[in-house]
Parts: sequence; structure tokens; C-alpha cells
Amino acid sequence: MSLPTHTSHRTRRTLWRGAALATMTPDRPWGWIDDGAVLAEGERITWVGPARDLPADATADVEHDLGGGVLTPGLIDAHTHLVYGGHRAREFELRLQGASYEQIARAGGGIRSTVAATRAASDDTLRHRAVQRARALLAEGVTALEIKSGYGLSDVDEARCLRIAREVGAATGQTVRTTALAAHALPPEFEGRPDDYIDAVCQWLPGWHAQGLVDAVDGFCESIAFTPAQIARVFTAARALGLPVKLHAEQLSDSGGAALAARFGALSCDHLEYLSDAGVQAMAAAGTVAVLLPGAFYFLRETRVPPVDALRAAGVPIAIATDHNPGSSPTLSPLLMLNMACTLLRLTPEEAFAGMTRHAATALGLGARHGQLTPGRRADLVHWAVDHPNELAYAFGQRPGCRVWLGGQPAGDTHHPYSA
Ligand code: DI6
Ligand code: FE
Repeated sequence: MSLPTHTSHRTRRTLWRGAALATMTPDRPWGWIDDGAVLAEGERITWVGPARDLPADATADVEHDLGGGVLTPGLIDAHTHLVYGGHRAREFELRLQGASYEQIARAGGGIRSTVAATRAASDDTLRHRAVQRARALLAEGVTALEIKSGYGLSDVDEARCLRIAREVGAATGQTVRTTALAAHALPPEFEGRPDDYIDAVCQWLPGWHAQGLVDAVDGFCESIAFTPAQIARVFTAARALGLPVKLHAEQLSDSGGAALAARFGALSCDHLEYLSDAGVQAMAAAGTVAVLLPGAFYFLRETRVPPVDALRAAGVPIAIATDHNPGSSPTLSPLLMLNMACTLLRLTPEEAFAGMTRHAATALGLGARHGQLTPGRRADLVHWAVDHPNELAYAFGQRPGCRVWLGGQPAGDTHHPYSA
């Protein structure tokens, strides 16, 4: 009796051709190749170059002849708060009637109202909504994303949100990096006792880590949240577990958070509207990525622009992310963020696109495997129906069609769940 023969011993080879490539390698603008080809074996890219240089013996099990357009690495959303209950449309109304984000937060609204809604929601509801949001990002080309906790603010509820974040990746096939943001706001049961809460967070962290729920640790360093000294204690606990850190820093005021995070070798500092020169230099020295969040800048009608020229001059890599969250950035459109990064923050379209690919990968500690089309990296690809990717930053709100591959496989249903 002979065993059934099958081909799974050899990994599946896939070839993409018939499109321009924006490989996003840093050696030339957009890493551009006019008429390119990409080969993958299984989940990994094995060859990238001009189609005319394709090795003669390059055979493929599956061939995608793209018929024009541009192939790019998958977009990477390096800062999201995707797991939460409820929404804050009412708060949006209040702000339009004159209340400020800070006033609402101090009055127990804001983040705390989302904490109450998140604690009250079932796992199924939280998971269903988070997966919907991740699919909306996927429909605009996002193949990898960070998901923060930060709306549970108790041992049990933070672990629940981190576990659901992991499940989102399993459900959509996207690469998910989880970040524990328990130091986001003070939960009501610790009212008036922020240092006790920070102690509790430091005690909870090893348990979440032991369950494999944490890829990085974040905090909100701000006058309405936690002080640099409190954040430093959380970072020390993270370091003891070997976990990388990152920080919401200098969003509403300059509290020196970025320099503190840089001292802990932070992967990224995020927001940064009020970043000082000293903060820029500290980030440059530490190799920390600046994650700029034009959605929150826009939605809070911030007027102070992050110091983009100083970041550029110091050679700090700049990433762009949605910051999707119910309070300050309820967008699920990475393409709109590309546009806003250009119009509001004055990045070039290429800088913005690098900020959602190459530099976003670095911000998540995924720089070696994601964010560029090169041999050895993961075959997360997006085919866009445009002549040049600068159109993606230019035509705001238009959503040109795209096809997405995750590790060389076509992404499942990428229909926009919020469009008809
Ligand atoms: N900064 C932000 O913009 C979000 N979190 C943070 O630390 C806002 C979160 C919210 O308002 O729910
Ligand atoms: Fe955020």
C-alpha cells in the first residue's frame, strides 16, 4: 500500500508580477521598482526585483498577474486601543458645546466612562467589536497592528482585554502586538491613591506576562494621568521582566516623559506635540521611534504641532498611527492618517508612508521581519489600484481598492465592515 502523495513537503511558492513596487527600502525614494516581481516561499519573501531580472528557474505554484497598480508592504498601525466597550459620541457633543477634553476627564467622563463600559461588556461583545475594527483596518491594508489594553484597569479586566487582543490576531490573521497600558488612568476604586494603583499595576504585570499576554508596556504620562516618577516605577517592573516599554508622552503638556522613556530604551514615544529639544535628543540617542498621531491631533483640535523638523534633523524615525480609541481618535482609516500626516504635520507622502510601514515596524520591535519588501521578510503585501502610492496620501477619504496578502495568503473578507 502506498501512502498518498502530496506536495506539502515543499513550501508553496507564490509569485506576484505585473505591478510597480514600492518596497519601502531606505536606499532610494519609496524603494521604487517600475515593473517588479516578488517571490515567496510559504510566508516569507525570497526574491524581490525588476521583473526582467526574475531568475529563469523561478517557478511558482500560484501566480498573481496584477495587471498594473502598485504593490507595497502591508501597512502597520503601531498605536491602537482597539479593545473597549461603548463609544463616546455624547462626549463629542459636549466638547462642541464648550467642554474641554481635560474638563470632561476631570469630571469622571472620558477614559473612565469607557472603563465602566468595558468592564460591563461580555468577552464576546468585546471580541466581536474588536475584530470588526481590526477588519476595518485590514480593508485599508493593515497587516500588523499594536493593540493596547488600558480600559480594564484591574487585574482581571486588563488580562481580559489583553487576551482578547491576542484573539483578534487569531481571528483576522493579522500580526498583533499586545501592549499593557494599565497606567492609562486612575480607576475609581483607587480614587485619591494613584501611588497605590501604580503599586498594584507593578504587582499585576508579572501575572499577565506569565500568561503570555504582554509584548510591551505603556503608560500615559500627563498632568491628567501619571507623573514621570510613577511611570518610572512601572517601567522598572517591565524591565525586570525583560519587557520593552513605550510611552504616551507630551500629548497635552511637556512633563519630560519622552526623556524618561528614552532612558529605559523605549521602543517608541507617542503623540509628542509638546516634545522639548532635550526630549528629541534623548530619543535620538536611544533609537526611540516617534509615533505621531494626527487623528488625535485633529479630533482634539490641538494647535501645537509635534516638532517634526527637529525630529528629522536629529534622525529620529517617525511613525504614523491611527491611535484608534473612543475618546480622542475614533478613526479606523490609516489612509486618512497618511493624508493628515501630510496636511496637518507637514510630512511628505513618502515620509508618511514609511511611517506606516518601515518605521512602524521598528516601533513595534518587528523591524527585521515586517515593513519592507525584501527577501527574508514576511510576505504581507498590499496591491493598490493606483499609479503611485503618493495618491494614497493625496486623495483623502477616497479609499482606492486594495487586495491584501497575509504571509503570502490572500486575506479573507476585507470588505469594509462599516460600509454597506
Ligand atoms: N491618549 C489618548 O489620546 C488616548 N489615550 C491616551 O493616553 C485617549 C483615550 C481616551 O480618551 O479614551
Ligand atoms: Fe493612545
